Amino acid sequence: MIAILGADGYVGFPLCMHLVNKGFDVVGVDRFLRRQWVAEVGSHSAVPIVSMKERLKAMERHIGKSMCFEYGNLTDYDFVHYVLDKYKPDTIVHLGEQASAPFSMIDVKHAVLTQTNNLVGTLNIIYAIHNLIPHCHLVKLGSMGEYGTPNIDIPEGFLDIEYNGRKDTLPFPKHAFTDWYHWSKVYDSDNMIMACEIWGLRATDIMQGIVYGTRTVEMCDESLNTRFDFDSVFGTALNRFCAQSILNHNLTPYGAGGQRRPFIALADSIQCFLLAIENPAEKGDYRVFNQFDEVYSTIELARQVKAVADKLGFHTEIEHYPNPRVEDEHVQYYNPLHEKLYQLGFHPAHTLQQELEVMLKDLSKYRDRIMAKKDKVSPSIQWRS
Ligand code: USQ
Repeated sequence: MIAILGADGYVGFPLCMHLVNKGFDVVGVDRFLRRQWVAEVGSHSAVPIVSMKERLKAMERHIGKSMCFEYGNLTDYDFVHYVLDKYKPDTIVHLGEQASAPFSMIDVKHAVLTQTNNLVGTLNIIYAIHNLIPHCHLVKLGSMGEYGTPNIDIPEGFLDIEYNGRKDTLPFPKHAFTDWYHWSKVYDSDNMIMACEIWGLRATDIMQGIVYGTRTVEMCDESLNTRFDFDSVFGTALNRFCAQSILNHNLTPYGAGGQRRPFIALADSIQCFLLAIENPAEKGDYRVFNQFDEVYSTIELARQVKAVADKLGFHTEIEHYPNPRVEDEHVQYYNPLHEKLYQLGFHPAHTLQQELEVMLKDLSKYRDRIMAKKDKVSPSIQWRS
């Protein structure tokens, strides 16, 4: 049995479908906070998504099997204990966190919400595994943003160093991106390291890059689609550039556009999760996978989107927008390493170039929904305020 925490999310729902399709028994857990938070900032998913009840029925119809589902709050230990005791999963994939950097920067309330939600949820899961199912493998979604953009290569989690004539292998020093959200992932990672040491937790910390795409093979019906956020709070730069193209709106790389980020297609991300699940960490092992395929700067991203948009007949220009964030806009060196997933058999099947055309065509069907939230495209949250 596999438990997917955050089963209603952009990656969570397609991952559930894929695992069910592969024959696994799955229990999904969610409290629909992402839907609420996007509504709170006045937006909605460009791709319409149906309720979980309808999603489960559609899975049954199209895949021939569905999953169990539990609604509840991961920051409530009694709930986490109840779910793990009831299903006793061999693997837990924890995707159930607040994942937006801008949302975490709105004000103190949202900073505290982000860090409380993320840290307390993960701690509850670690404790419930220890108390109930110590053999269980925890696959936890971290972020490549935990590392920031240091001026040296970024290994997968650990660094061999020599200092004052002595050598050691230590967790890579994290200098995360400048927002409360990315730092919450750093603190989660530290807590997992400790639980592996003292309790023999087996854990895989997934440093994932930015995930893109509108499709996986299981999405054969509109009810099985996953969400696509494009507003300035929950939309990633790439999603926003795509939505902006549909509106013939200028593309908005913030500042100089030299911010560099790693990327992975949705279907490839799911392939990686499957590899992590099928090849669990050893007891007491805290291992890290850098889960991404390609690296682009935001200006390169904007140029790629514009090229595909032009080809499809949309009219966009690139406009360097005043940066609402406080961040390095001129990253000179960015070289994260990523070998472990490839060693396990990861074969990326999608490139950004190919997927962009699919994404723009898919999104053009929902132009009216994007148009309805046009006022949510310009950034509203300033890091300095
Ligand atoms: N940016 C623009 N223009 C926009 C929006 C953003 O230039 O219209 C810039 C930002 O200033 C930033 C870069 O694009 O420098 C990336 O921002 P983003 O919103 O696309 O992504 P980010 O904040 O890095 O966070 C996203 C997900 C997060 C995940 C992370 C993976 O929201 O959940 O953890 O990507 S990574 O970036 O590898 O840390």
